[in-house]
Amino acid sequence: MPIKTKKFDDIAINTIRFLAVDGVQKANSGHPGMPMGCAQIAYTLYSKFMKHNPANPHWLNRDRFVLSAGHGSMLLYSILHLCGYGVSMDDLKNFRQWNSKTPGHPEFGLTPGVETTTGPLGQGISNAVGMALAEAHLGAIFNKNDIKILDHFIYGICSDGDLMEGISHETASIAGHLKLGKIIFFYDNNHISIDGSTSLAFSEDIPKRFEAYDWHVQHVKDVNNVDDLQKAIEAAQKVTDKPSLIVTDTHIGYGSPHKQDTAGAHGSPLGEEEVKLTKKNLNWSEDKTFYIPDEVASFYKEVKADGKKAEEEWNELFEKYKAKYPDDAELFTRVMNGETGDEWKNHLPVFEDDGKPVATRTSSGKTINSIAPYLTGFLGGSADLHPSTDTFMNDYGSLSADHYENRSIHYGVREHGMASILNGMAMYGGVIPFGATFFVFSDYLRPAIRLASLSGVRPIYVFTHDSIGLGEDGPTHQPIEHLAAIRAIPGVVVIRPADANESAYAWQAAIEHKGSPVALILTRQKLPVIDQNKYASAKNLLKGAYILKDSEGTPDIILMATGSEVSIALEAGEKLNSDGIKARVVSFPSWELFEMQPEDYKETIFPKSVRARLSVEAGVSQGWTKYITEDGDSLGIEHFGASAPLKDVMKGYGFTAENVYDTASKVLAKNKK
Ligand SMILES: Cc1ncc(C[n+]2csc(CCOP(=O)(O)OP(=O)(O)O)c2C)c(N)n1
Repeated sequence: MPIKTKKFDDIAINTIRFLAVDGVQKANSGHPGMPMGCAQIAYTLYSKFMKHNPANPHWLNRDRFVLSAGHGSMLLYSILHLCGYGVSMDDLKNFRQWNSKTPGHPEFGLTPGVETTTGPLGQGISNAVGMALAEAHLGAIFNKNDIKILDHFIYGICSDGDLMEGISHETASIAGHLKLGKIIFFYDNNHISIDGSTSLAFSEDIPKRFEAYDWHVQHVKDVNNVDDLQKAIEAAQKVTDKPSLIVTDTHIGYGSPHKQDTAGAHGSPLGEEEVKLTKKNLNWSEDKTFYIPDEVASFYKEVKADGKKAEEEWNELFEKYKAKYPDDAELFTRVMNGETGDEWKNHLPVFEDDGKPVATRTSSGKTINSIAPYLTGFLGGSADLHPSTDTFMNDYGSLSADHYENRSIHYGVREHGMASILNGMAMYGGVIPFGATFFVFSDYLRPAIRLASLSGVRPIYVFTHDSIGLGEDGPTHQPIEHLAAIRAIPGVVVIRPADANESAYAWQAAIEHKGSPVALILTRQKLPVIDQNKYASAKNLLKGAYILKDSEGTPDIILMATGSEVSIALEAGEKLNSDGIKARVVSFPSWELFEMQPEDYKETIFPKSVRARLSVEAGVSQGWTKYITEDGDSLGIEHFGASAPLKDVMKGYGFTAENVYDTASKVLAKNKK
């Protein structure tokens, strides 16, 4: 790229700035201030540093850019447009409009060049940590001393709000601990948030805080000095064993005579008059909107051409890699395409009904360890609960700064951070990441679970200790409303297996599923292994619900249950049968998988004519009406649990075969009237 003069830099920066200002003004909605203050950073990164090919936003070895301060989305859309990504001038003019590619906050999968969904503050910088972790892990597996096929940076911009949020503390801490040196983040230090000056609520020393996390910290005092920005990026690139934070003093609403350095520039358009005054102030043509000077347009053509060349060079490198390491190259291609092959399925463990009960967390742990050798890129961790969640990969060791190739990640007690890191990894691709904790703490992951689903990526959550059945730890640890709460997030596939064999197939379902998160809900307590010779095959879990046990003809009643309650429903069903009642018992591990089945399959499980139905699940019954009809009933728990041994708690709240039998009898009586 030819060296440009300061004058050109200013024009190129103003082009970004005013595309953003005009976009927000035209939409009459949005956040102009952040793009106005950070246009210099976007310009410097995208045109002088980043290896990226706008013609192919999916090039595997591209540098990533994460706009953690997602409210500044017009900054990203403007630079993407200028660089020649698939964001047209019309898209910029349709900012925040119905069906546009330029939504209020960046959305992964919608806009070419948008690497992650941001807006909820703190998530973007945390996703970046996940991306860096995925790069480090896959790099450790596939890079060779002589050829590095994955070797790039993860750049980004975070704001005051990002750094106030607790999640960024969690993930900055682990990024420093894991020495993720490819992360280079700018901190938009403009001292303004929505309420006004950040001094109202925020007075810690950010550089010191990040130094304490073992980040490499620099301070650029004048964001308008592009040379200083460049020097800081160069220095950050050289520090390979620490993530970098470049604290940059910026001005929200830069150039606006009445709004610069005020919260007024944050979340509303400048206003027609102020836009004109700002343009005048910055020597920009007042009458032109969405204006791109010719010299700027041709400059970005060069940027685009350089990007194409960069990818071509990488393609040549990959050809060399292929010639020298053909097996690795083949595996790399498969893994990055998300192809798992089928071999791993042959290694799903089978559990015999030998009279010994098994907790589904235990059988899940066995499954993870059995299939791991056949799934490159399958890695997981827990928020300091490996022994309790049974998620350690015994043959693959703890992932650390010295061993990025290992597969068991110690997230520490950082659930929210873990979930957001999982999202970053999933968006990066090539890995199948899972994260584990107690189900009750799914609340701590929830904001990131929602974003995973919105983004169309598939992290897997291993949530154990899934009900009051965990016993003595008591109500603080006993999930009650959590199944309903997680099912309420659109797209999340929730699977609560009934026994050891169902848990193995739950993993199959999770790994085969694409495009949204999967939550495995597992028990702490041991459960009987359901005899597949006597009852249906656990493989039917893949259909979400199936008839475990039936009787001749149309059933008098359908008992449906999930997880640990299936075996008590089965026992109750047997007892009803022996009374001459035609009871069908349905194992119903996943509403979402069931809803994916054809209507005729659904009808075979729940014939419309059978209205006497009972659901059994140790959680709030909210949502079950859909399956039990108004004529059925739910055996659930509508209040918090209690601290006592498992048997007492389950009995105390009615989760026994006897009570299922009694409740079913009442449902039958009600339906006879
Ligand atoms: C988790 C979360 N809480 C609240 C908001 C609403 N919000 C958007 S921007 C912002 C703070 C703005 O301050 P700052 O991050 O410094 O951005 P700047 O105004 O400097 O662009 C808030 C509270 C949000 N987007 N995400």
